[in-house]
Amino acid sequence: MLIEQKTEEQRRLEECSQEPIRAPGAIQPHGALVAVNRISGLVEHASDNCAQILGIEAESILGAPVAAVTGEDWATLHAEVLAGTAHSKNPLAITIGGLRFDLIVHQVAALAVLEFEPSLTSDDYQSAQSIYESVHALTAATNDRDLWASTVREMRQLTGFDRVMVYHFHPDGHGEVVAEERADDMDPYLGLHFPASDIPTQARELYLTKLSRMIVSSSGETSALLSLPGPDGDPPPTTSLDLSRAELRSVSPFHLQFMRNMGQASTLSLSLARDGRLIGMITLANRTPRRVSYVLRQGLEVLATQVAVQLSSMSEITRLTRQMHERSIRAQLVNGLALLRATDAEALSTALFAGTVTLLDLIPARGAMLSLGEHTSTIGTTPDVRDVVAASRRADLGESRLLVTESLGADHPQAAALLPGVTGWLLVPIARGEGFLAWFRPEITETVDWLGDQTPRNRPTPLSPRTSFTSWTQSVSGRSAPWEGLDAEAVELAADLAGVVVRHEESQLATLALRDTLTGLPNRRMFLERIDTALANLPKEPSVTVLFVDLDGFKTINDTHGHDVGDAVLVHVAKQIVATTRTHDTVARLGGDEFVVLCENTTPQEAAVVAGRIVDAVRQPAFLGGITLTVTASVGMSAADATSTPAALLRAADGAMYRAKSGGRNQLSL
Ligand code: BLA
Repeated sequence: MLIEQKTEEQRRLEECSQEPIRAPGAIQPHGALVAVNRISGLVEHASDNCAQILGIEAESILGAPVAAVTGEDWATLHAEVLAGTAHSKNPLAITIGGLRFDLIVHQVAALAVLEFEPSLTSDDYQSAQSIYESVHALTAATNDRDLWASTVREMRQLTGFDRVMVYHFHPDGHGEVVAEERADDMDPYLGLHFPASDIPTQARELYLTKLSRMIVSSSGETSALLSLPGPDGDPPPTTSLDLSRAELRSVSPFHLQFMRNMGQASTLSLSLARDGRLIGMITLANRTPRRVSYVLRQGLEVLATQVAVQLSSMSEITRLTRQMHERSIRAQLVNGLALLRATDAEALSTALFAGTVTLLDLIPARGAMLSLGEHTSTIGTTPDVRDVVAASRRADLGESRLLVTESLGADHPQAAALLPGVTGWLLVPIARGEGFLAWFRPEITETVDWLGDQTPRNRPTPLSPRTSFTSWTQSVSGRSAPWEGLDAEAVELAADLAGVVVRHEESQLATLALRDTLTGLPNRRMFLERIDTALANLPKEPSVTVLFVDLDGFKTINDTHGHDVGDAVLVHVAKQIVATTRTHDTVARLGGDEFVVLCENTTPQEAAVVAGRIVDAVRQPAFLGGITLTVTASVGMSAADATSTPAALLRAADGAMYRAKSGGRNQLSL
């Protein structure tokens, strides 16, 4: 049922948007229109009602110089405006046949369009002051609601219309009455929603170019435009004149019907625009025909512009405040990551799920998930990770692998089947990490109060306006709370995470290259770099000594007990050496059963003491892999002099070690 209604509304929206409302070939009959060729100065179009309004027959002025309407003096005085070389300071004043008119002039292609509105003997000229006071009253508002409320109050006071409303357009185009002032005996419309087709697309476009629209009577009377025959003798179609910017443009019959159904005889609507988009409208409506002067309409346009500017800056402030809040939460999460020692998936999830702020503070949801490699962490209620992965495959996300939906069932029905209970789903890949972040939101059912029953029974035909406008309540389901741009925060966080993962991998690689994987000790490369640095500092240091440690009979251990035991011995010996040396000594494993120690800032006598401790420590029996083993070490020692190079020093210590071996092992040799 809901789906059917939606498609019917979509069809209506499409068809209503086709109506050629810009060039209807007729005007509203409360004024007269004359269009003059700017070059020839001759009248090409005139409204049928020129006789009633101006006292001059339309037929008599078609093809005549414009002075036939305005008189010679006026035409001479305004020659530049008529020729389109000067801007018209509307409204211009003109008296024809003893009657005063507001004359509004604008240019369309090769024509100057002149619209004559009989002057109102109202208090227009006090309106500048009233508008000023109203603008002032509006600036006091500090939020949307207050601003909307004072807008309708001020506008009703200025114009005396029966009902004044502000509409706010939602992102899908439908509207909501967000403020209202009305005569006491009228039904309230405040808070009611209306479908997008009530104000179709092409009408909205028009209201962006022309910021006020006055419809003086919904009775439907119009005055046709008459045109001068073209060069071929045939009159051009009356619809050839574009009335987009004309004050008097006649009204769509659909809309006139709408107005009559609503009990509106006249309306005056003002546009609220921001960044080239229509964000809302202010509509003044009256039960009897009513018109206001051009000058007052100009004043109301100024007021509406002020409202739009204020709305725009308030929403910008709200947006920035929200963004700052989100940034600060993200910063807290990322700082948590930066403090981590290890950055494996487990450590990451601790930072994101167990700290003072979590993924759910950044993006509120029923549950959130981090999946990285084999590891998955969750907070709140989430589906199983396998279902999430399977659903994301079904959703066919393409290159971006990013998914943002507030209506999973409608957007990705295949995926929805795998994730029962999930309606809002946000999924962001973590680059390189073979993982993702995801948030899940439940369905929320809302009730919307509509302006009039929205089912087909309230329209005689699908294209007709609604007949009744009594409030009608509908419950809306199938959607989650909107993500409102939070996906951008999720993408940023995923990028931060990817950065952390990449840095971790890099630092691991760098460590691997400089350390022995079995014992974690520095390897040959790192050791040679250390000696190099030490030798560079030599003149300042009393001495640098290298000890070369080689296990005695290690091959036999490997052969008798296997490599696992051999490896355990190496790890054990590495620990013994580290334990017996001093904190500033560097212990490295060169490979096999060869270890070296760099003793900096040390006299050879002190180094010999260290070497002796190593020999003693290694020969202590060790219980390894279920057996007790005794190994011994031969240690060679060599002190550096001014000519030493790292390689030579290492070679010298190696040579000394061989002397220790041939001297009977299990001892130190110089
Ligand atoms: C125009 N529709 C409008 C306008 C409003 C609305 C305010 C601007 C002109 C005006 O001020 O009257 C709608 N008016 C409302 C709403 C309220 C109100 C929602 O007072 C609520 C309280 N309209 C239909 C259908 C069609 C349609 C079915 O309902 C099309 C088939 C068309 N509406 C339509 C068109 C216009 C319009 C074409 C432009 C009128 C014009 O400027 O010529």
